[in-house]
Amino acid sequence: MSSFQAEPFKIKMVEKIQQIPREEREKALQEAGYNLFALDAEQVYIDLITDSGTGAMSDKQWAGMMLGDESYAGSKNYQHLKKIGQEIFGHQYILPTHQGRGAEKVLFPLLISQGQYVINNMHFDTTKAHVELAGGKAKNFVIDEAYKTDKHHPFKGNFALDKLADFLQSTPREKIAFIIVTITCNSAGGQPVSLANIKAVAELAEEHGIMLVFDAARFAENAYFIKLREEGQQDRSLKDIVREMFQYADAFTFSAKKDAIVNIGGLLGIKDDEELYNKIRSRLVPYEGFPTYGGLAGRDMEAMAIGLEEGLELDYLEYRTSQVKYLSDKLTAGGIPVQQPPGGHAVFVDAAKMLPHIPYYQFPAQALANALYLEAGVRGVEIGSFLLGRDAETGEQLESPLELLRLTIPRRVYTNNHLDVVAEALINIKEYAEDLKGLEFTYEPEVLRHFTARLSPVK
Ligand code: PM9
Repeated sequence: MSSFQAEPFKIKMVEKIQQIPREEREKALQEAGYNLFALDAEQVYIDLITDSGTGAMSDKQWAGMMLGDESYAGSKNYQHLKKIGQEIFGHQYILPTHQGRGAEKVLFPLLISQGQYVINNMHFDTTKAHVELAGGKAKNFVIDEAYKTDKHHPFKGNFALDKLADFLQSTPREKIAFIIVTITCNSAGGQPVSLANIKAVAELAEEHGIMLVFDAARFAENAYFIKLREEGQQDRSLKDIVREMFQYADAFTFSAKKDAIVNIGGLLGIKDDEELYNKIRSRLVPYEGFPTYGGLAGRDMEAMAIGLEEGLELDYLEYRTSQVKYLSDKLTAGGIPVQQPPGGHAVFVDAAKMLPHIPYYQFPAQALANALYLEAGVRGVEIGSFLLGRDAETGEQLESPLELLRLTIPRRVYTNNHLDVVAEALINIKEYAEDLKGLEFTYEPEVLRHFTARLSPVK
């Protein structure tokens, strides 16, 4: 039997890509202010900046696009999406949004009062921004193992339950808005949360009368890891595991651009709270659109309905996670430190270990991302102090516990040959890593600065 999982599909349409010469990459990087978000996609050879909206849709999804019912209200595609959503998640109310942050923008202000804490295993950047924009304070409770990239743990996205329990005990109830479980935990390395941990968090939430919300962008990858790694879960179907996971949540926000393998779309799910559902519907109209389209075309909702089911197929998830492991194993064999074990959607290189001479305030993972672009035209993304930003009160640069270069693998897009190019480039960089320089700002915006900031190498 083969030791790896080949693609459970064949390729019927291709898009040309090419590597521009090194001198052109140097010029492009300089013009982009050493921020890879500012590059034109055509200046990139292999694009691992995100797995969000970058996947390849299937023939069935494309066929679904032709069945778009573009009625303003009550379209057939919405009915289909609602039915599939209800079946998969077991939540009574399913509402479309244009993407995950649209769902956050609609929901969070309904739940947060000024100065309240929002608790998470680890907030993703746009989620943290929406918490703060709604007046909340984001607090993370992921287990310590998540911060030790060389330490193996099957569920590095888990909450530290003791710390969470202490915090809930010692903090007045009115100071806490709600709890979010991010599945998988993106910022810690696409790391899963175990079913037992989700259940324990739900019990604590219930005990303290606090609402539990899932940030469910990669729920299918999380369910796959539960089946693979959690004791007693091996014989269950993925759908069964997902139904149990979502039973513990009162509501969820969902970026369909990940595990539903669509280029645009999101969802808001509410388990059974009709009053909340009605409040959400009222906010959906001005921000996203009428509740049966939520900023999406009918055809987008059809593709999402089909993608939700495809993203939960066992052979697809075996292939998907084994491709991430393929890159992780290649890098590890080449002496590159990565978050272990690899998670669901990306390999996270430990830049603090690879570039120990660059301090956090000169953004080692951004320096490594830039080096990888220059070396091979590969675009990754920094998840570290550059992304974390400044203390809202003191204005001081915060030190991220992890300085990671995320190599995010789009779904059904690249082959392992592409990943070989990535691995070889990083292994080459190791030879001259000590010559790489840190970065400083030439322009620093206030909110979500890493998307639009400009930098230059420290002199
Ligand atoms: N995640 C990602 O690349 C895309 C935006 S940043 C380049 O990882 C979680 C866990 C996410 C996420 C987006 C969102 C927002 C919410 N939660 O991008 O608005 O990983 O659909 O989702 C990105 P939308």
